[in-house]
Amino acid sequence: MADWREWAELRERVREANPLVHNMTNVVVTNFTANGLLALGASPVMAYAKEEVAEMAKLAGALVLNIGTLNAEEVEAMLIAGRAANEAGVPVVFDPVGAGATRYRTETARRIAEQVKLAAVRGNAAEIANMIGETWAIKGVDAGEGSGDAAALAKRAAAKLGTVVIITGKDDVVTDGNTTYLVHNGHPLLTKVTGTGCLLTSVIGAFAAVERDMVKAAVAALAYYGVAAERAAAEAGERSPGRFQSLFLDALAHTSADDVKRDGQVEQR
Ligand code: ATP
Ligand code: TZP
Ligand code: MG
Ligand code: MG
Repeated sequence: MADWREWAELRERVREANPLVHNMTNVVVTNFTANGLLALGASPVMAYAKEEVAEMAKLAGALVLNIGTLNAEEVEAMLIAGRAANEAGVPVVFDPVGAGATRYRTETARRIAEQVKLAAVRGNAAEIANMIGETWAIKGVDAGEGSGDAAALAKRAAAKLGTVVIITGKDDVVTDGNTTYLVHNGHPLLTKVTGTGCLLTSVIGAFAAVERDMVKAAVAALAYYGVAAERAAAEAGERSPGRFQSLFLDALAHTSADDVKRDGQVEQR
């Protein structure tokens, strides 16, 4: 197995490079996403107007598209930004929030994946299943109880979408269809704070800005994020999502590559 512990260093590379991450995200998580990226050591910008998104995407180290509170105008701007990023060789990471919950979300997620060359897609199991025409229960933006094998689903999705697929939940999966990793870090308190999935997608964007091997970038991002959550939860206490949210931002700032090497739980499948 390639030594994933070497990839933990990417966390420091993000801090040194301070990459610009262009986010087109949802209204629920905008502030949390910007603060999380700053804590990590990246430089966030949110820009939505179709008059400027191509220019901004070309300047960025990564573009993150997130359809959490989509509307027609924003989707049009996402396609413009996505194509501009593709032309400039800027990696595009996509979060298909709520795909499967409504027909509009499912169709839009598929349209973006068809029209933009994606470096990676990150979602819960239900969103990824629904993007590729499989069924998996979803309630609003949250994955329902599914009985399927997330790693097998991720591999089918990677083959069908032609990109790296990241499915998160209690355990996270990263695959390009051939090489598959599981990341076991994280904490249930992450499910009690809105936007932790969305912020994670933007964090993966920041890692993609400094590492073109998307499997490496995603594994390093997930292990770092999960270890930071464990450190914050240990300090917050089990029943404190409010304290957890601010301690998690702090932990994103102080969790180092050495912490990830020590506490990361990564397995090759
Ligand atoms: P959902 O809306 O279904 O919660 P999401 O887009 O919010 O999806 P999650 O799957 O919750 O995304 O992933 C966000 C982070 O939370 C990831 O780092 C993931 O590993 C972590 N996570 C989610 N559920 C758990 C859990 N039960 N235990 C530990 N970590 C978890
Ligand atoms: N509704 C539309 S977008 C959104 C909600 C609650 C935020 C979802 O964030 P996450 O990271 O998927 O939990
Ligand atoms: Mg969640
Ligand atoms: Mg989500």
